[in-house]
Amino acid sequence: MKSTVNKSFDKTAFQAAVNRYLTTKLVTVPAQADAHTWRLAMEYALAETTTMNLLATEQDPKIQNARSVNYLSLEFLIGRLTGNNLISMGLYEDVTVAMAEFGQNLTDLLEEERDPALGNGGLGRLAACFMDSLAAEEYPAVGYGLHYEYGLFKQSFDDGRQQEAPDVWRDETGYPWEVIRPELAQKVGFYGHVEEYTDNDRISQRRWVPGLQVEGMAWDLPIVGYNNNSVYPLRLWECRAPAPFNLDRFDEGNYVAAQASNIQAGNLTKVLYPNDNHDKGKELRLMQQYFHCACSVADILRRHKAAGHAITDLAKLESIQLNDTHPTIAIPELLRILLDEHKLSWDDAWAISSKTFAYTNHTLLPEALETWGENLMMTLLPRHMEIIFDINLRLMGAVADKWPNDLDKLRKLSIIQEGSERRVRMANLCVASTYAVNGVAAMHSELVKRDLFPEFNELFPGRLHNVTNGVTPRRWVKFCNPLLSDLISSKIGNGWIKDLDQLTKLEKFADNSQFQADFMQVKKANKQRLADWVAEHMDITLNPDAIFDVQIKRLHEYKRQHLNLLHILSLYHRLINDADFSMQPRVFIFASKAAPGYELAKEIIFAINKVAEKINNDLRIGDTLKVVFMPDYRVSLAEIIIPAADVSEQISTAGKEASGTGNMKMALNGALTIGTMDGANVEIREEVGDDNIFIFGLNVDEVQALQAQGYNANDYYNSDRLLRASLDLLQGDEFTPGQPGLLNATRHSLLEGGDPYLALADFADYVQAQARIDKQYCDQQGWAKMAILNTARNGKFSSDRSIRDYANNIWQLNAVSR
Ligand code: 7GP
Repeated sequence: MKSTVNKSFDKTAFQAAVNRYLTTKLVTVPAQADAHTWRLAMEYALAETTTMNLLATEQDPKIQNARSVNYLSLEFLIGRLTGNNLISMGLYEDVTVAMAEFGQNLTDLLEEERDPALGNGGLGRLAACFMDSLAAEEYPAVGYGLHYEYGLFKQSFDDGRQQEAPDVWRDETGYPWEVIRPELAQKVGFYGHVEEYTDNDRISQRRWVPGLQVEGMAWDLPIVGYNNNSVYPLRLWECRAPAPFNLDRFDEGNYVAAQASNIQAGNLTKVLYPNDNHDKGKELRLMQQYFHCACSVADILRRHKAAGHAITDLAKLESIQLNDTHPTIAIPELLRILLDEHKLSWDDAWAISSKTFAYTNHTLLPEALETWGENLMMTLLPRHMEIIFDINLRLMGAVADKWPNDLDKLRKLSIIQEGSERRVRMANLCVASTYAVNGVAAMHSELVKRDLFPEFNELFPGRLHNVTNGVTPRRWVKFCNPLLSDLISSKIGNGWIKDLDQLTKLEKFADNSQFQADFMQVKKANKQRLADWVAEHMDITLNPDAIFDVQIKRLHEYKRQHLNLLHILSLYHRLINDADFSMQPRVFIFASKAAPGYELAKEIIFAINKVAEKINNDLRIGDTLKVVFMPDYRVSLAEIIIPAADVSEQISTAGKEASGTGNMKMALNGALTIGTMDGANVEIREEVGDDNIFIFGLNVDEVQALQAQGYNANDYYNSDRLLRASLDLLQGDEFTPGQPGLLNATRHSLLEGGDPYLALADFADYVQAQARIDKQYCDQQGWAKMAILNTARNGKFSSDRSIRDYANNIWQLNAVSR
């Protein structure tokens, strides 16, 4: 099958297809179709091409015989697909014209699409950027995830408090871009027991007899390579319960109970767990993880076999990348299949699996490092637990060889954590059973070596790597910022979309006053676009000449949205009480979801909303200060906010943010970063130079030293008058008239709660850095130059580069062009 993508566009055929879908799929006629229906018909018509190319890529012998990577992730925060696919297919302009002839405006149609929010935050969005880059760079790849019925909850505010509602991302008629693949369905077992038996060669074997079986249905989303003919699948598994279904109970004749578990397993892929950087250890989540791994591993083996390859060649042809520890059970699952089904010896099975898997760590936060109760694992996955014990036995042997008689080492490195309840440490299992482990930014990877896994680093020299994160320039510049893209291309051509390092060619225009004016004009237009959104949806008027200061990311104490709030309170305090104080007008923009069970995070949202309400309506300060908390943060909202940012808030406690990727997106779109020496901020500073970024606060060694010596937040409160005044504003009823103390939770967490993320320690330096920003903005030309240099010098942070790093240093993967 020869692909037809982006060679020539047959407008008549395309329009005929749109008409055909309008009638045969959506059962309407052009005169009666609304924008929503036109959009669906257009997408179905476009998906004909992507499905054809998905199949052609899959069938291509060059691909089947090439080494490929399998990216396993519980989250793919892909965002809307249509606009991006049009860009990758090279059809944006053609389809604009074709739809205009139907009287439909493409931009409006694109706004009709709901975001598939199949992820929480950074980790899920990274997986989506990586899929885009794999296809753009033409590395043979399959993404494996879950087909959640409900994505991340929809957020709204009720009197400033977060409300959560289910997010239905698919239409009743389906999601046009995805195709169901019934021939790829898999069976997945749970529970049951392990039995020993003697095989035909009289060798004693073990096998798992599950007590419950469900079916995994495959859905493929097309990942369209930019400007090439490759379309790789993002394969999402949906859990279905074949009835009758709980085998154990059905055998006992307990028909009703069998139906009851039918409901439970039918629910397996209903919802995405809404936790970011936090492990809740829930049984259903472990079931999701195993379901994901079992389907994906079985599918990898199916492909491998179908292409005619021997099982012993698996590691030669397939690499399996684990996106954090969430898909770790894929390791014992592959071993189980090699041992119990292919009857390989342990050494042979291990030789394959330990050369197939690699693991990416995304966090150092202890509460995010997954562990599962041994009893739960034993009940749900008895054979896998045996295999984990076998891995651990050998690991403990290696530790004892390296450090004889060192109980502490054994205890620390063991996959099994001792204590009142024994637990399985998934990160230890990963490090022991993979050929490569990587952190996601240079500093993070150093801390992984130094603080998280120092002994493993000694035991397995060379296993620990760094691959700095990146973001796809297609979505995060070209698509979300068309004005800037056109301006860039007018100066340096459009090679940068596929080779972001070419942005350095902009450097020579940084001092050019015409280019500066054009660049700032683009920024202003983007700020106006954001202001229009805010006016329409929130009824707040914003001045596009103000500094747009943006903090958008999940809500977490370590990310310190409350430090940002304290700074806002300090400005408010000074505007009201200090006649000599003046500042550039500034709009503080927040967008963020809190995990529904994270009480303090929700209190911080409430506090920001209440403070915003008062400040935005305080006639004493007029337009000088505005605070906007945009509801329901999601990819499509980020696409409006990021191009409009002047200032990018990256203010986590040093050592806590593994990388950050919003920092990269905003810098590339010409925002200046105010940030700590944390995660990828460190590398952004290296790229743009100290003069083009605002760094403040304690570095990671200072943070650790302060905590070791005994940190006392009250010392800062008592000695810094501005800090005290700002914090005390949260105490009374200033922002909650007639209801004093309503905002106390945030203040309490910082004072009585001990301020675990050292917000107060960094406050004074943060305020000073903010003052430097205020001053710099007065010099518009100087600001423009800095902004241009941020766009010009951040090409390193393309996910194309990240993916090439993985391909060259970890996967040993070659591109295959079609
Ligand atoms: C995030 C990290 O917090 C962020 O710093 C990083 O940029 C991103 O991953 C991509 O590497 N981690 C998560 O989103 C997360 O849930 C828990 O981590 C495992």
